[in-house]
Amino acid sequence: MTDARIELLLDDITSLKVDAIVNAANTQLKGGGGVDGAIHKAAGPILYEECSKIIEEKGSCSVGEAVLTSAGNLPCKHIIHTVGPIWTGGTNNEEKLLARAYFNSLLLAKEKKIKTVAFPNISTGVYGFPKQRAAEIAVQEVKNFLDMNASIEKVIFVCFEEANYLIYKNILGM
Ligand code: AR6
Repeated sequence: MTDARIELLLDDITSLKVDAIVNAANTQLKGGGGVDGAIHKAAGPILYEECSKIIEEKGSCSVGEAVLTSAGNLPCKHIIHTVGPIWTGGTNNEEKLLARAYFNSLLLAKEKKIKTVAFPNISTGVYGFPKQRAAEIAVQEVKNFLDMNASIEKVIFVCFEEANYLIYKNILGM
């Protein structure tokens, strides 16, 4: 059964007024295309500055890891930047690393007392992860986390493409 705290939207994640949106970033947090580009564009230059500072301190953000910044001009309060795996055929731990990106994003949210979180479909754009499998992993990982943690009040899967939206609709039975 689907957790009542899980929601599904076909929307632009940058428009959401949640506590935190998750960014599908790269290991250098230096912006790029896709959802990362849209988030940086809408948040403004302060985001680039904060990301650069994190990289100065940490060197990089590893695949599967998650870090937090403010949200600049966005209507949400925080941005959780996580890095999904690049799909190279499925034999390089891609499934585990994708699950870890969802898990570590939620763990960081919990640590920072963030209650509402919106996820894009991490790794399914430029990074080429098969959409159906990515959605199955995302839903399973979020469900597992919510089962163990009462502090998160809402998780929204935000699809930007109808194909992904239909995949999630089917998996979530919505
Ligand atoms: N709101 C919600 N989802 C979006 C939006 C948006 N505004 N724009 C795109 N998507 P991608 P990745 C969806 O490529 O595969 C960047 O250059 C999109 O339809 O953004 O993890 C980074 O810097 C797709 O379903 O992320 C990295 O280098 C999903 O977001 C690299 O791309 C993810 O697609 C990360 O690649």
